[in-house]
Amino acid sequence: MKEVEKMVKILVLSDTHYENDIMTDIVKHYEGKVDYMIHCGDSSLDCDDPLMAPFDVVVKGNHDYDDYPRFVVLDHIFITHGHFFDIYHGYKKLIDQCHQYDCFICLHGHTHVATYNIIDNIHFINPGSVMMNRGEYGYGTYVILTIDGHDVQVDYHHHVTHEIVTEEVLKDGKRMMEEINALMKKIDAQMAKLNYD
Ligand SMILES: [Mn+2]
Repeated sequence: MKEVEKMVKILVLSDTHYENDIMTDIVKHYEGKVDYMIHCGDSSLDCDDPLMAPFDVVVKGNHDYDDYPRFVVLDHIFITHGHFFDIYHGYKKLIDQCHQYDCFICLHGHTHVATYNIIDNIHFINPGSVMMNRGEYGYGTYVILTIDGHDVQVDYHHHVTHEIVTEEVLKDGKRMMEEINALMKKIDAQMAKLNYD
């Protein structure tokens, strides 16, 4: 079992999409209280924008036009937006990446759905969108991730009130991704048929 040597606390957020006031409020809330701040992409801001300065890691989203990296590996943690590895089609490509780079945690965004799944001993964490999540509850989320050895604690927080909402958003997120995955399968089957005909 891989582990991170000392206990680390990490702010993980994604898909802020110009909701800069909310993003800045979250950053201020955790200033000096976390070891790392990670943005999983789709800020739509440039690399040298002062609002991005507090983040230790930022990766490139499909709405980012500046020169962010496609992925970053930080101490057994694989960080990427998700679209480069077909996240809407499941975790297969990300599992391969995590094995290749010896990672047991994968942080990503892109779907605007809060999800936490453990597959092949790899923790896949999508913090949701700081702007707004898909689903029935009508707010955005971010994650506070605590890693101690191989113990992983994932807490989801409301994007404005900062209260913990883990149970509600993960239950809804699971349902949303099941719906989306079923839809993607149907589309793939139709596309295959079109290509064949
Ligand atoms: Mn995206």
